[in-house]
Amino acid sequence: MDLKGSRCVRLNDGHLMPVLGLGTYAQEDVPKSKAYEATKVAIDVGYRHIDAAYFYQNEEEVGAAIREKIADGTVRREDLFYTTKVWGTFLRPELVRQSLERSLKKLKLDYVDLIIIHIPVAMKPGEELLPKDASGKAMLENVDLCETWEALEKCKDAGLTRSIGVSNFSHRQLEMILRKPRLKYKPVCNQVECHPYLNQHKLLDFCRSKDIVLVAYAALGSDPEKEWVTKNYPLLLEDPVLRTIANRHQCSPGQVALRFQLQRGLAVLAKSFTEKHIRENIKVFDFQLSSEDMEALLGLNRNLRYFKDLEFVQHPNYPFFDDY
Ligand code: NAP
Ligand code: WDT
Repeated sequence: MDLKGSRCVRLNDGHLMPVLGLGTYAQEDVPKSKAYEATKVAIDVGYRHIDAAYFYQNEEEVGAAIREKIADGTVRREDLFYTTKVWGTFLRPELVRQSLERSLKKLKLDYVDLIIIHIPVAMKPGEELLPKDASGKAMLENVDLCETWEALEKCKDAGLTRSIGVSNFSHRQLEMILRKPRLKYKPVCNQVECHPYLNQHKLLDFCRSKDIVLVAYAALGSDPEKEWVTKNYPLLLEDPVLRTIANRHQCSPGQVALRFQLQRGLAVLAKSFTEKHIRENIKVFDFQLSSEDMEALLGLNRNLRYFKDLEFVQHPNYPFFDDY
């Protein structure tokens, strides 16, 4: 992979991941063409890491944008880092490869850089992404995540993906994979919600000790319009401490929130479909937060989780009951 020029972290399998990624998920009522336009703008202004998923139903659009930017000579495939995810309805080991092949077909690419288990909560397989029974109750099922992991290892060996990882895993669930007999590849990352109000310091310490990169989502505090996002929570980007630090550095609260994660050694995602924000969010490599700024930001931690799902709490693998 040639990702020279974009700032990267070395993953535990030897591949490079650009530390800033474009998030591409928006709620259902946002046209998918927005993901297409945003991905093109992002590549034009220098983003080299794109985060999408089968579940987001945007892989045709994101793939088209990527292929267009390759065709017009802006980037080469090997300059880009593309992440997809295996949704909960594909966690049975015999469905994992099929999920990745479906993503590749939509993308019209022949490999992805990374595929991660989207969430450890398995659901009844089928075309329905959130299967419900007649009474409207979510149809969850139990799978052995170690078997799911073995299926992902085979996808890597088959060359369909460069790297494999997880998302929304607790340290206990990660430990279970790491202790699996005959483990062939460790997860390269755990993508989790992470921002000053939920700074994940315990999970970060754990991941660091295992050479697993923590990838932060909702790093800007997400968007209360999204259906999984808890309403009436304080808005991160309106936090007075973030505002004060931003003023001192003549930057925006969003840039402070992103820079905070980079200085802690995380990779960080920022979703934006607004050109002004897309441009602003990549300008996080030319200023530095002081140790006092970092301390003040770490002081904002308050165990505030924006992403919750009431249905998933019924599942034995629901990850957010664990302390970390
Ligand atoms: P986010 O990146 O924290 O925040 C996005 C929101 O902030 C949008 O409303 C965006 O609006 C706004 N915004 C972006 N830049 C801004 C700026 N400079 N100033 C002011 N507002 C700004 O939220 P997220 O989308 O929830 O998370 C990021 C990505 O992580 C997702 O898109 C997805 O790829 C991934 N993710 C993964 C999981 C998982 O389970 N693995 C869960 C959640 C998210 P505009 O679009 O108008 O800029
Ligand atoms: C907590 C609750 C974690 C939204 C729900 C994960 C929801 C995954 C996004 C996502 C979930 C989910 N997103 O990008 O906005 O798996 O339902 O990636 S979720």
